[in-house]
Amino acid sequence: MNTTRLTMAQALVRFLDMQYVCVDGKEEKFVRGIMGIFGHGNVVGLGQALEQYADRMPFMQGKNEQEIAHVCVAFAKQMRRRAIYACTASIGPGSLNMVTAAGTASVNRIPVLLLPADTYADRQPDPVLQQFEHDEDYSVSVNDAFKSVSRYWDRVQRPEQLMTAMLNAMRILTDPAKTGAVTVCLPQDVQGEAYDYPEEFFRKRVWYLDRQPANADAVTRAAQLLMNSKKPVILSGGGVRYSDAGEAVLAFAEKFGIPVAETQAGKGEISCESDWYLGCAGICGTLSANAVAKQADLVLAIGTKLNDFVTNSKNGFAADARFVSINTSRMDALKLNAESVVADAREGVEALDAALQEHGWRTGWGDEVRAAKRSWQTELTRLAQLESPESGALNQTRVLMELNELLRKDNIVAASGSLPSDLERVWTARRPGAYHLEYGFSCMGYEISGALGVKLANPDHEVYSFVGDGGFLMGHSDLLTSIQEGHKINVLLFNNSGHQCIHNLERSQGMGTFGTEFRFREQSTGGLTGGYVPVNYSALASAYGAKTWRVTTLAELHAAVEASKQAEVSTLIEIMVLPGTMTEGYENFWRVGTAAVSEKESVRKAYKKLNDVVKNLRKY
Ligand SMILES: Cc1ncc(C[n+]2csc(CCOP(=O)(O)OP(=O)(O)O)c2C)c(N)n1
Ligand SMILES: [Mg+2]
Repeated sequence: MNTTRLTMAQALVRFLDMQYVCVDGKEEKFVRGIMGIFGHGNVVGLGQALEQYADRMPFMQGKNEQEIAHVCVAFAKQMRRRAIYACTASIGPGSLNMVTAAGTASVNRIPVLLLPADTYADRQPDPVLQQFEHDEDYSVSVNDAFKSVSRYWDRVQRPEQLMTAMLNAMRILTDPAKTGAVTVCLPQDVQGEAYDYPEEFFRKRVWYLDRQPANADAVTRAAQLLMNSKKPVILSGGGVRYSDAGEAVLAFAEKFGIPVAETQAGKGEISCESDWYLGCAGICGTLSANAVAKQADLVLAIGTKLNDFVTNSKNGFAADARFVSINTSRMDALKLNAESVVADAREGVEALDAALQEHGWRTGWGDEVRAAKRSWQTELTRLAQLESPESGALNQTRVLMELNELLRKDNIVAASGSLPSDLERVWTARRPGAYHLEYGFSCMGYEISGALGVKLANPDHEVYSFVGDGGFLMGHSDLLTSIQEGHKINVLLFNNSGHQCIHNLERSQGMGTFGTEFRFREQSTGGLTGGYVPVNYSALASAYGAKTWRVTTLAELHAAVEASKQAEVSTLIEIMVLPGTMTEGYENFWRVGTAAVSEKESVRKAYKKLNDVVKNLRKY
């Protein structure tokens, strides 16, 4: 056997460089680079290897580990899970900073390879700087915290373990049903240790993402249920995006006359031009989708994990509606007691299409779908004309309606706060991939790093990040990385002085204003009841070197957006919006844990109202 003597870290980089994926006959390089922040735990090990192989594996220096891991998540999501960046961090705090992003990756089923450095495998210098010593289990390090949010976890204690570790890592990263965060911990001594690796380990390896076919019996069972249904509705999720199944789903829907609603993760895959397209369903859904979903006798869920935002906390459908679910994951496919077809979305839909075609079946929807679409159109026209009741700040909904016209060709990114709900309702996504929402974890701070990840995936598009002031404060360090690397992103920062969507939520449940707005602490009340804390976010971004504007009128907004497109460096437009001017819900319901007893009559009332709905909800 021919061998090559390399350090474990050198072998890792050489291996990653040679991994490819193949989908529908199209081969692509899988690992496009490594982002990271160096410390004593990784600079002389993995850092040395990255310096040596800089021509093969580009390295991008980050500013905050959580954020760069989010850049990697966004990149892989935008690449439809067919390419990744890996992320390296030093031991202790540097590595732990990536735990949240591991959660974001796994919850959204997005592949990301995290390479936290770990303490010495030989334990000789223990405890090293930043080492956490567990006094009852010495095998535990801080990196064990990744276990709860990783789909695969390993620690390379000897250089030769790297081989099985990485083959297993690749197995999970490229598995549509299991993918998510893959964490391979690299003890700081082992990274630099040498071993005679077999050369075969470094040969080009192609991972075939073969589409999982649908089982014929499962398709027959699903087709039978559909044929017994008069008014089915399709819920089209992220699985449709990752499987490139949008056209197949729409063709299926139009052939049999089935209205289609999307989820945040799927939005943009189904053409909004179709008469059967309803917009998104659920808590942030449109009037058209939610009204039609309520009338459906069967829900065909395709590539969705049916979280509460999609199901309206299980209140979005008739109590006796049946579920059929097509999903690569058996866990998802069985949710809501569904008749499950465990398959790739496109394979599943095409098999179902063929089975139904034989029987000449068509749904019994009459004018309901058209009527629901008409009412929603009327509502959208109203929203597009909303004026701000006060000067000095804009109406958020109106701003989004304007932006939807101004950014027709561009990519948008959002994750948390009131913006995802608003965007899901009113935004027209004009092409697949133009709408990038991280709404599985809805992780504040994803927005700006996410935009950088999307830009890396789509360098020829302008990318606009929609972020609240709260989300911006949670993380924006890698705005600087976008400037450093010349990967231009545009940030639309909605300044409404606080966590206003949570402010809305607490008030909707009978509470007052408590701990959600950015107000000064007031001596007289002892609470955060003073005036708004004034912050000039555009000045902050200017200090990083971004081109910035602060706008309070629609005319200023238009001018700033046009100028942002011409700018060569990253931009930030701070949009002053009035709190409370986001969209309202449409026929939606969100189950939250409202207090069962309270001194406030309004909370008691809210509790009763909530639980009047809860007691009738399906339980599983
Ligand atoms: C990391 C993280 N912490 C807490 C939350 C809970 N949370 C959801 S939205 C929100 C407030 C968002 O405020 P902002 O970004 O200003 O948006 P707004 O609601 O004002 O539009 C909070 C705290 C979260 N989603 N993510
Ligand atoms: Mg805010």
